[in-house]
Amino acid sequence: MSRLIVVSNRVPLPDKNGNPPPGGLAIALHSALQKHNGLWMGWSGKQSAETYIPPLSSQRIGNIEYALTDLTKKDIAEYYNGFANRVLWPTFHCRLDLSEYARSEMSGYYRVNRLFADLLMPLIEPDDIIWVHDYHLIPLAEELRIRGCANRIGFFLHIPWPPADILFAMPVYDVILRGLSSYDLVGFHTRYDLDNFAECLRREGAGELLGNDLCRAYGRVFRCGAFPISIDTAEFERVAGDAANDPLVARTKASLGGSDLVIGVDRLDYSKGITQRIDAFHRFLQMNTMRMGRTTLLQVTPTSRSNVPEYAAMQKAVAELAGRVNGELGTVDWSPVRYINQSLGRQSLAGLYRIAKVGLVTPLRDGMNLVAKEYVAAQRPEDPGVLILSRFAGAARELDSALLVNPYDLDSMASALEVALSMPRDARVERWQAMMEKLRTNDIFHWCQSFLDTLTRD
Ligand code: ADQ
Repeated sequence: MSRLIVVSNRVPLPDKNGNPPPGGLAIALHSALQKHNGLWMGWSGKQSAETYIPPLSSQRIGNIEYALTDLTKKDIAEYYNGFANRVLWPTFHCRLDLSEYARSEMSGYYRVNRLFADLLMPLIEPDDIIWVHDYHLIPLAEELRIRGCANRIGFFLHIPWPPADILFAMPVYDVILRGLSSYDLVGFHTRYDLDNFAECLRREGAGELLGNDLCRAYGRVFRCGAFPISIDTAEFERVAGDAANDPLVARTKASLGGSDLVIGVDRLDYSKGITQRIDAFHRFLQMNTMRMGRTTLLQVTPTSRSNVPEYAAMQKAVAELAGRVNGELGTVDWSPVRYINQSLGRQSLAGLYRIAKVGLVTPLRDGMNLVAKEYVAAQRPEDPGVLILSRFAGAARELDSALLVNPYDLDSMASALEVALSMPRDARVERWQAMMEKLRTNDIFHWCQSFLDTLTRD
C-alpha cells in the first residue's frame, strides 16, 4: 500500500519517547501510519488569534508526520461546539430534542472543512490513500474533490447512523447525505447503521445498495461496509492481569470490605444513559433489600464538552441524582453510589473492571462502546464478572452473550443486576468465553486492516 494519510478532528500525539497515547484506536492507527510512512492531520486543539490562522505546524516523530492547524474562536464555537456537537451528535444519537440548529453554525462547519481541504491539498501525493474519521469531517472528501483530488478516500463514522425519519428532521440533512457519496468507502460500526444509511438514500430517491458492498448514490458508485471497531484485546488482558498491585485498585478493593462492586465507566454524555443507570440501581436496591450495604455502584465519569450547555446541565443532574440516592439509601458506613469525575490510567481502569462483579454498560444509543469490550477483556478467565449491555450499543451485535437490556426499562435493568450478581460461575465462564473468542479475533488491528484492505481493493 502507498502512503497513508489519516485526517481526524483531534490528533493523539505521541509522548516525547514516541509512544502513542493509551487507547486502542490511537495505537492501531499509529501502527498503520508507521508502516506506511504516514501523515496525520487535524486540529491542534488550540485557539488561534481572532481571525488569522497560521500555516500548518508540522513535526515528524518516527515514520509519521503530524500536521496540525489551530482554529479561531469563531471556528471552534461554530464548527466544534456548534454544528458537530449540538446538531450532528444529538441527531445521530436520536436526540432531536437536544439538537440546536443555527445557520451560522452550519456555515462554520463547512468553513472549517474547506480550511482542512485547503491545508491538506498541497500535502497530497498522487498515490496517497486518505482515511477521514468521524462526523466532524463528513464534507471533507467533497471539498477535496472540488480541488481536484482523485485519490482513494475512505470515511469511518464512529457514531451511529440514524433512521431516516430522524435524519430528515435535521435541516440540511441532504447536503450531509450527499457529502458521503464523494468517498470511495464509507464505513459504519454495524449493519444496522449501514441499513439506516441505505434507507435514507432510498427514501430520498438518491441511491441504493447494489450488493457486493457497493452503493450507487448521487451519480457515484462507492463501497459501504460494517467494520465493528474493537480494542487491543491482548494488551488489555495483559494490563488487567498485572493490575492487582495497582495502588488505586488495591485501595478500592480494601474499601469495599467484601461488598460487590458494579462498575460504570463513561464520558459524561447524555447518550450514555447515566441517570437511567443510577435510577435502575436505586430500584434494584429497593427490590432486593438484602443487597443493601453489600453492593456498590462505582460510576467513573470524566467530564467532556463542558462548553456545550447540555453537558454542563447534565453534570449537575447526575451529581444531584447520585447525592439523592446516597442520602436516601446510604448508611454511615456505606454509600450505594460512588460517583467521580476523573480520568483514570489504563492499569487502574483495567484493575477496577477486573474486581467488579458486574460491568453496567447501558447507553441509550452508542456507535459501538469500547467500555463493554474492555470490561470483558479485563476479566479473570476462571471467575469472570458479568456484562450487562444495552441493546442500543453497537457492541451488542457481537457481545450477544452479555445480559442484554433495554436502558429505558428500569425494571428490566434492576432485574438483570440481580441475575448477574447471583449467576453461577459456570454460566459466567460460558458467557465470557463466547464473548472473548470474538474479541480475540476481531481486535482493533483487525478492524484497521480490514478497513484499509477494503479501501485499497480494486
Ligand atoms: P466514546 O463515546 O468516547 O467513543 P467509548 O467507545 O465507550 O465511547 O470509548 C470511551 C473510551 O474512553 C474507552 O476506551 C474508555 O476506557 C475511555 N474512558 C472512559 N472513561 C474513562 C475514565 N474515567 N478514565 C479513563 N478512560 C476512560 C466514540 C463513540 C463510540 C465508539 C468509539 C470508537 O461514541 O460509540 O465506540 O467512538 O469508535
